[in-house]
Amino acid sequence: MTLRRLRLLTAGESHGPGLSGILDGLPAGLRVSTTAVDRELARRQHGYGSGRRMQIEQDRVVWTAGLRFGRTLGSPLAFSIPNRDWADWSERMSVEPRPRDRRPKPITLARPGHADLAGAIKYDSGDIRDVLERASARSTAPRVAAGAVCRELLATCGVSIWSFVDQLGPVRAFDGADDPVALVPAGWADEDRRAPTPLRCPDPAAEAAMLAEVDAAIEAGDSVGGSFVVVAEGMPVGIGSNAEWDTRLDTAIAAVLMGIQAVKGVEIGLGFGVVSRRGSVVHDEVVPGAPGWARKTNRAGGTEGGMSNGAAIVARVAVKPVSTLRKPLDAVDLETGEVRRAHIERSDVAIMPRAAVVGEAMLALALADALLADLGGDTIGDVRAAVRRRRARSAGPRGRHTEAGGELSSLPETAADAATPLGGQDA
Ligand code: EPS
Repeated sequence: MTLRRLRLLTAGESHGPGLSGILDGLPAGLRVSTTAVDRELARRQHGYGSGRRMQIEQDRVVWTAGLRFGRTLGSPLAFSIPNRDWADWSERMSVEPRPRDRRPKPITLARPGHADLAGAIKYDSGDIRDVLERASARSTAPRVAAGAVCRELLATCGVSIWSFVDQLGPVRAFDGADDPVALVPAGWADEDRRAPTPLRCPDPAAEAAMLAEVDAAIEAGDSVGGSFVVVAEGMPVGIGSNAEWDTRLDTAIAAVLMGIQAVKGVEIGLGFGVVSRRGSVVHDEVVPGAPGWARKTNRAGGTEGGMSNGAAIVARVAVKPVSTLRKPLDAVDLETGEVRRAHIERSDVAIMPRAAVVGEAMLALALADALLADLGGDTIGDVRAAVRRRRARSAGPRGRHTEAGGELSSLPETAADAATPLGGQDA
């Protein structure tokens, strides 16, 4: 229900042979760059506070269906991402039957905060590894690959997505401003793609304090969470719907972001900041501007009435600290019932810079889906033409008139539109 046209199915255990995904519902003719997808996978692996696993993996996508000569066919797009660590785990994670005496000792101590306890009960498993393998954050890699394809679709329609870490533990960037996006230095998002800082925070003083916070958590054998902000710029107006709860854009944005492991909260725009304010300091005044209208502020975070309103879509996402602790909390042994210290797995201490990249991918998925569900199209050319018509309609009274007169070519275009012919993408 979250997605209306696209379907994404992922599979894969953290230490199994590999991860897989199928993304169905893409239009035909969309150019997919393997390099661009691999770049997103590499971005997901970057960041201070990661465990040793990140030095083992170098995620790369392997396409298995849906592409010909670098373009989508309109059929399901299928791919895999092999696990390099499988080489060391092929016996412990054997897919073939193994006699009991040749299996690893089962994990029976459930880590508080992880899927361990509920999962072991749900699947009636005597070995928590059966649960934790799929609950692992590694399962976000195929989501990032699928999101990278959606990002390419959005880019051809003039929509770009970026993110930053705005809080780590108690350290908050930009002093919790109403619209932190407005305080990010110009060009920061491009620089972040080229050469990201260790924690991907655009406020250097805050980032220095965040690094110290990660070090303090490492020292204490503890973990630390935080929040990230994910931004989509250039979304056409009126995507989503005011008409029914399950077609509201906010519904999809919240669902895809809440679906990321460890996420405990999602805010759009001011989010919980609306609670204590009066309306006059919540709503964004409308003024004339290019191409039709503009807002004096963006406290709404780019959605009104369940639809995109033309301003940047801004969501803030709260991530709890990693639940594997080097100094573990109490846990009950599933086998004996005795209270002991929880199981220790090799683990990350802070995942904020990587979680934010997953957030970008999930927002790309939700927005590409909403765009396709609303504007349709069997080919990427159809989608782009529909986006162009929508942009014309939102270009103010003059734009409206021109659309009726059929003079589409004289209307404002996005950079992507200007660079490519109406029927498709540039080669
Ligand atoms: C994870 C534990 C660590 C993380 C892993 C998520 O892996 P391992 O158990 O192999 O040390 O590095 O994340 C990834 C491997 C990844 O690609 O994101 C966990 O317990 O969730």
